[in-house]
Amino acid sequence: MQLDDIKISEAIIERYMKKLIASLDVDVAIAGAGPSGLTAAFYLAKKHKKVALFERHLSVGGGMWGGGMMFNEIVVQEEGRKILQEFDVDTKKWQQGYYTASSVETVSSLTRAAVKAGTQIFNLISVEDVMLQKGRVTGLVLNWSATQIANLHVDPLTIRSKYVIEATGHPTEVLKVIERKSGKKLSTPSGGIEGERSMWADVGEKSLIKNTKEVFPGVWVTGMAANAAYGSPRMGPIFGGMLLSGKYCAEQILKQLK
Ligand code: 48H
Repeated sequence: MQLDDIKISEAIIERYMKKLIASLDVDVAIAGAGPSGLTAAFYLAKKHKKVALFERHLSVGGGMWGGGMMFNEIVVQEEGRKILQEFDVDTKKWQQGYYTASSVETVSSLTRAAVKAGTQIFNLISVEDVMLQKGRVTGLVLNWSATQIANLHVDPLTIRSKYVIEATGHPTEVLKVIERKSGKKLSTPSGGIEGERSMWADVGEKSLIKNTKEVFPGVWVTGMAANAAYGSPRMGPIFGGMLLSGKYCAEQILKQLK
């Protein structure tokens, strides 16, 4: 058979547009495909929820690839290790309570599991705003990351979702927009983003679940963004909390979706 260049283009355009149109109205829209966003996506999609995940960069995985200071190993505690086992990631005991895993194996395993469970991942798309109606966030406003990088004046497109997950990590980009534009308070002590505190792995990790909350009507916050929202410490390259937070976030949304 002779390959037709135009058919190759047609196949890509048609398939992509089908995926995008099918994701215009979803149960859960996730901003950010780091470890917490990918984990939340997996547990939601596994329960047959319609999940779309939008990632600014070319690659998913957020801050996990680089382990600690580009040493591509991550550390997890016992509870985190149990989640990695659910994703079939090999872990090695280092000392009592400390396990290591390859950051590359972990990112690729989380991603594969999320996709195989049914998550639609859209990379190279940035969340630039939210749809906010009657005091509740009802979707995400999207644009090509390239238009942001090139600083082009191009209007966005919008998707609707029953819930949004803020999983943009340290910068809490979704919450920043809500804080700036909604004229309403977040469910934080000050009503605004408290800001992450300096490194303290033990407290940072232990704070993550209590900070994984519906921070604004229709918006759950997970991962590093949760600690930044509620003013808890960073934790460095221990990633168990990100996985636990993502899983907990999915479980809470599943309860609300019932
Ligand atoms: C689309 C966006 C947007 C946007 C950002 O940073 P992440 O890895 O986030 P988490 O919370 O899953 O994991 C945090 C972890 O990687 C980490 O940084 C840790 C443990 N730090 C501890 C420490 O002490 O430093 O992933 C967030 C993802 C990234 O891929 C971004 O590109 C993406 O979100 N993103 N995607 N639209 N507006 N903003």
